Amino acid sequence: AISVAVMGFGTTAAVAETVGFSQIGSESGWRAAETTITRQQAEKRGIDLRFSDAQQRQENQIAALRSFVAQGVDAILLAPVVSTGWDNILMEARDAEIPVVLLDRRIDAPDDLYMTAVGADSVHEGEVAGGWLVDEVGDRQCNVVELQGTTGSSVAIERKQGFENAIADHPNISIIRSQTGDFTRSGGKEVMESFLQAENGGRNICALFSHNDDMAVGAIQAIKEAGLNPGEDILTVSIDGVPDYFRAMANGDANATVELTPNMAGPAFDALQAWWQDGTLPPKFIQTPSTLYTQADDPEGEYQRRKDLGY
Ligand code: GYE
Repeated sequence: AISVAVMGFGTTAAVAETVGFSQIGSESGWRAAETTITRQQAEKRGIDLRFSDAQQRQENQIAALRSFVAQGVDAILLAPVVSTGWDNILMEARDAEIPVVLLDRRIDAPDDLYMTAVGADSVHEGEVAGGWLVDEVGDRQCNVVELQGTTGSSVAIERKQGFENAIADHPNISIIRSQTGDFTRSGGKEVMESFLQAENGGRNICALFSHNDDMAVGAIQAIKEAGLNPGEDILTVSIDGVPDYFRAMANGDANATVELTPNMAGPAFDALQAWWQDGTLPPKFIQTPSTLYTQADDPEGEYQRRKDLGY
């Protein structure tokens, strides 16, 4: 903390660090949980958090960052909606000597433009999801439909890549349709309805790979409305580990998910506080774990545990 002399008394008092957080929006349950936990983490550490919701728009994020720079914040957390187009605004932050920590998505920019990035290895997440399906279907022929995340986001690009890596040596598994549902529940439902319609009411589809749980939850609804059994007629595997998806697994409507912690702020604040304390620089990437959960892993208990954490 910065120490300031209290006038007339010659004593000093700690002033809270100010951190600006440019959040993407509230497209998913995971995103909402990340926002909640970031606020909790800031409060716990006595950090003054300035929160800005970009409503999915990069231009709003750039404006928020510019305003954080003008306010002279001590650091910036940025969850970048898409991966490109950040160089100029990050140079402005660097010129102002304000460290920027990326949360949960990555950017295509020289790595001296940010201090560190906290998140999962998203290629690995896709590989874990695809690996589950490979094991599950064995030699059976399996047509997969894919719900992609937000177009141009690092996580959508990388999760797709990882899943494709995992099925590459398994010609019995192929992706027959792939489209974005923008990481939202309504997007997932709508796109799944069109997949079902195009694929003989869903009878040509063996499995759904969704880039997040919210889209999968929407898709599960669409599968039910089409008169099929999600979790049996159409297997589902996705990423995040949100409570509603654990509920769906507990009910037999969903099969597997790769958990992503919504606590990205904890490691980010740890890194910033170490830097403020004694100038310790964090590694460029702080990787969070990617754990697979299936119906065999006490989904009802996992649901409850997440609810208790404030999801
Ligand atoms: O998986 C999804 C969210 O960027 C890792 O964005 C994040 C993703 C998360 O909307 O639910």
